[in-house]
Amino acid sequence: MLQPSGLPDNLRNLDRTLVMGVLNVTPDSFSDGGRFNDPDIATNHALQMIKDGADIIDIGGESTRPGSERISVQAELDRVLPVISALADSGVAISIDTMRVEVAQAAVAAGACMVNDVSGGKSDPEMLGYVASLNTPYILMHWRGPSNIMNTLTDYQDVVADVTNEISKQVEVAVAAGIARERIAIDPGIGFAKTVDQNWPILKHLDVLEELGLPILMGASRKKFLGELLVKDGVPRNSDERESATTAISTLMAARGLWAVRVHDVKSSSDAIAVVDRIAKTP
Ligand code: PMM
Repeated sequence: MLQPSGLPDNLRNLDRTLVMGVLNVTPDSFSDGGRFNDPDIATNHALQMIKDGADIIDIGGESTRPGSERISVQAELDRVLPVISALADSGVAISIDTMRVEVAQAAVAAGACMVNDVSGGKSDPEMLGYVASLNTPYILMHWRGPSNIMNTLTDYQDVVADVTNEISKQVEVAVAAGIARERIAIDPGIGFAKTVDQNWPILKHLDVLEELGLPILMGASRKKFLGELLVKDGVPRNSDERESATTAISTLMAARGLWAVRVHDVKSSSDAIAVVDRIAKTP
């Protein structure tokens, strides 16, 4: 099973798909926005996710939902740092979900052990150079532009080939900036500059992305394409009722041997991965 180098020891030896629990310390993320504004509530929720089976907690302070506007660097720092400090003290593996180098720097200084950059280094020109100075994993997601315009950036000749080629080119940019290829995990960016229908071929033809030979993280949890799939009487399924569909994707991703899934409801995906893992290890 491919994994990025630079992981903490306890995660390196697990030999199964990892579960990254989502902690959005934002007022406006599409699924959990507003629930974890208070640092104590956010910290307790993260600790509960760890009990439920999360291997990594991915902390984000800036919503990337379609249409969202940027916040200030200071506001992002103020949201994430108290939670990172509290969790790092408890020995939790933390990933910082940010497109900004200042936030990545402060988060790593406070104890984060990997950087999850949904822009893959395209948003902040300083990001890749900074990450090159670390030894941590770097999650490089497919990104075509900021959230307020990404729904207009969905022209593809062939979404699977184009996403794969664009990720491959950006990996080369990251490597040229000094990041060891072994440290990079890639992510096709479900819902980012993709129409609802464009997400399905990416999941169906994962073998194309796998040909890049890099560990893959999948972030499909509760996203709009699942709500649209489960539409009833013209009404898409609510984001907090997309859990079984999310678990189905986690199960399929684990069966393919992906490195990690990024999910809101840790327990259901973690249980599903335990089943897949048990079957895989049965002689
Ligand atoms: N999706 C969101 C935020 N961060 N990071 C990675 N690597 N992959 C994703 O798919 C991803 C991400 C947006 O969804 P959220 O509101 O659930 O955080």
